[in-house]
Amino acid sequence: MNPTDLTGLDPSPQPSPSRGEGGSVDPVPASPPTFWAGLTLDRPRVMGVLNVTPDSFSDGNVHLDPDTAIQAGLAMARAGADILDVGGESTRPGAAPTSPAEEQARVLPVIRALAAAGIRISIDTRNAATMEAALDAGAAIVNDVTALTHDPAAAPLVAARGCPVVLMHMRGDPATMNAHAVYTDVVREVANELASCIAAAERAGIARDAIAIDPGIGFAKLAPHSVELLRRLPELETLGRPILVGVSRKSFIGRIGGEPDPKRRLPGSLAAALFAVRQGAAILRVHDVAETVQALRIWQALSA
Ligand code: HH2
Repeated sequence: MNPTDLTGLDPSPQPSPSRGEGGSVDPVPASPPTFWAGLTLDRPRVMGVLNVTPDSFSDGNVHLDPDTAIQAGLAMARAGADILDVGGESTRPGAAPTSPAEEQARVLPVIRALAAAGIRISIDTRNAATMEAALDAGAAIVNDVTALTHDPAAAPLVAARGCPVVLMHMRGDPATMNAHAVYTDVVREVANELASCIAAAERAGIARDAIAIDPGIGFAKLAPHSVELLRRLPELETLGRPILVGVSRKSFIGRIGGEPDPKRRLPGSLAAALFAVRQGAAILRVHDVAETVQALRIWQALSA
């Protein structure tokens, strides 16, 4: 476990301009999309997190060995994951960048094996070269915490490959993002900035239907921002795209739940995940797949 998990928030953040231009939030609520990335969205979907890294905030070093990662991925798929999100670079606050070559050396053998087993894989990266190599290795989805803004080659690549993509909200980069956690109305600002990201993606030739959005819990967000975003998540439905949410083990759960160890945040993660589903999340990005699937099954049985 890395001690500098997502609790490392800057106590005196400075204002930052939002990125992107040209987006706007549709004032008329759109009906929620029913299909994305080959998945019907008639029930909540689960994206299992598989970090092939030495330094991820909650599972660093757990899956660094490729065989261990593959076995863990197969187990998550058996437990009911609809997607496995494979990443080779930690994006926790203050994380040092990983070179694309190192990132690819970590993820490609794992993606090849899991894709060959018929599992739907997303590649969690901000580097176009890694996206391309991962898609060639069998990944089906690109998940970029920078919403395709980090690497100028990323949006044209995703457009050319025609693959589904997750556009996540962040300001700055993992090294600087906590200094950018300054908002007047976090939900309106995140919605507007995501609208700009969608508009930029469409200008690059990415089909609107290929896009899912993510408020980026813990990324340039203090705990009260994460809480506000989840409370007002339905406001993001006006963007008309499926909403993916990653609350699993994140720092706001540690703050509110009084648990400094990310690996011991499962109860809070499940509570937040179920709340996010009630608020309109279509896909949950989680570390604990079996536990989340069980919680969702009970939730659905009781809600039916
Ligand atoms: N969170 C993390 C990484 N990628 N992608 C999306 N779309 N949404 C998220 O909330 C999200 C994400 C951070 O979690 P983790 O991968 O467990 O940690 P690390 O970045 O330290 O590897």
